[in-house]
Amino acid sequence: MKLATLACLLASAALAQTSMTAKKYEFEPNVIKIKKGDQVKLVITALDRDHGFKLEAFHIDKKLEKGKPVEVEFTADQAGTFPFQCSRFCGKGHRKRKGELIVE
Ligand SMILES: [Cu+2]
Repeated sequence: MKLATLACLLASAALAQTSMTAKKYEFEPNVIKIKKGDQVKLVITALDRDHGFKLEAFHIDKKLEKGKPVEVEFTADQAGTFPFQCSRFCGKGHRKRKGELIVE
């Protein structure tokens, strides 16, 4: 698992921004840690084909077109561990393409 700790990037602010890539069959990073109350901005780029990004707890389901960065913004207004996953079928490893958003 690859872990991105955003806190260090934003000592001062409540804006948590990070970039993420999607490909067969993983998101990188696939664990994202933020603080409750943060305004989160994820910039996700699909590298090898179209994918999707679904974070159900925050009502997010975005299509990721190959090579085109997609911005996903939300406020982390609930604490917990929330799974995210690919929402476009992309091959036999599709179901394993998962990650976690940890809001502390
Ligand atoms: Cu997929």
